[in-house]
Amino acid sequence: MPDSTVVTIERFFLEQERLHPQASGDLTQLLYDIALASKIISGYVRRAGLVDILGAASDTNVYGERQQKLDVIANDTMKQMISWTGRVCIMASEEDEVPFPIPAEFNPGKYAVLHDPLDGSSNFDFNVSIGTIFSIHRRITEAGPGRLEDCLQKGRNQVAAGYVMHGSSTVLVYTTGEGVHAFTMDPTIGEFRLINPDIRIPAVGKYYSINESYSDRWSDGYRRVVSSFKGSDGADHKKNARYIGSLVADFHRNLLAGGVFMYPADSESPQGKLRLMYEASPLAFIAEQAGGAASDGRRPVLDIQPTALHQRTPLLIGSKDDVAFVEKTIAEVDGA
Ligand code: P6P
Repeated sequence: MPDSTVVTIERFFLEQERLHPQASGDLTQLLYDIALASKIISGYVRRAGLVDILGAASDTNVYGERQQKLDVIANDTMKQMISWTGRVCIMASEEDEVPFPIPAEFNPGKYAVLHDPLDGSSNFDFNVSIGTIFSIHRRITEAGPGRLEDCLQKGRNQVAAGYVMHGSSTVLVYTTGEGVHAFTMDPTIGEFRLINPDIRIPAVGKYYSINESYSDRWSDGYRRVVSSFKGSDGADHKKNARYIGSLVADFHRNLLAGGVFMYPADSESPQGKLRLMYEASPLAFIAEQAGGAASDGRRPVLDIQPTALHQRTPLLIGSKDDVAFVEKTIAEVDGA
């Protein structure tokens, strides 16, 4: 008898595709291409301490951040595994200044893929969890190599989004707008296996996540929020502080346990630090699909019309009621 308890990601993708008889299968295959790229990246991450790929590469990325060697390897792997498949028309990476339109000889397809190939990689030399984040849009330009406008779409238009977290295990979480599903890499079979179908984030969470070393830069509203989470207004909003400094790890914990992650604009970063296209938008799609919320403090992240590929945004994401409490507090204290 087939073992129905072993639901690999391939089986799950195919089951999901069967729900849409009209589907061409291109999105399913693209998601599998990303899962395959993630396995290769996971192999490098798991060996990093053993071969010379720890530490910084020679270049810096568009933000002037020194690229870690693993960033470069992950970026190249994503491009090598996805760009030639005929399923994408353009790829944009947090690590590349300009997007990569797929050349005509690769038969450009109908999707645009934006990704942060290895977010949090500066933590990796210390064995902290890091992750790949991806966002998929349907192209809006006609056939041929994709164009910038295929990338600069509102998050609400995404057809899929997800992340792969390289931590104590390798976990892939994604949504195509029909719930959020999590898989863990089973090294004995070399496959991602379904562990958490239809994840729902608790409306009120256990944790709040923010880098408190920047508190001198915060608005009065965020100071009030954090003070409430520390118990200043009684037990109503008291939470535990958890901040890893690796977005995928902080997000994943709050997705499962409930909580709110905040990376606000502050006096030194008027647009915050995190990137709209590669971090905030894909995670916001996941958060909303799991019953949570994501905003820039005033409006849903998914409704922001991007104007530049590498633009940053303040980010408030996680449990729906917690996000609403933060938005309400900063509106009251800082003004709407
Ligand atoms: P800070 C990692 O560098 C990253 O881009 C995210 O993964 C993380 O959430 C954030 O920056 C941490 O930034 O300023 O708190 O070190």
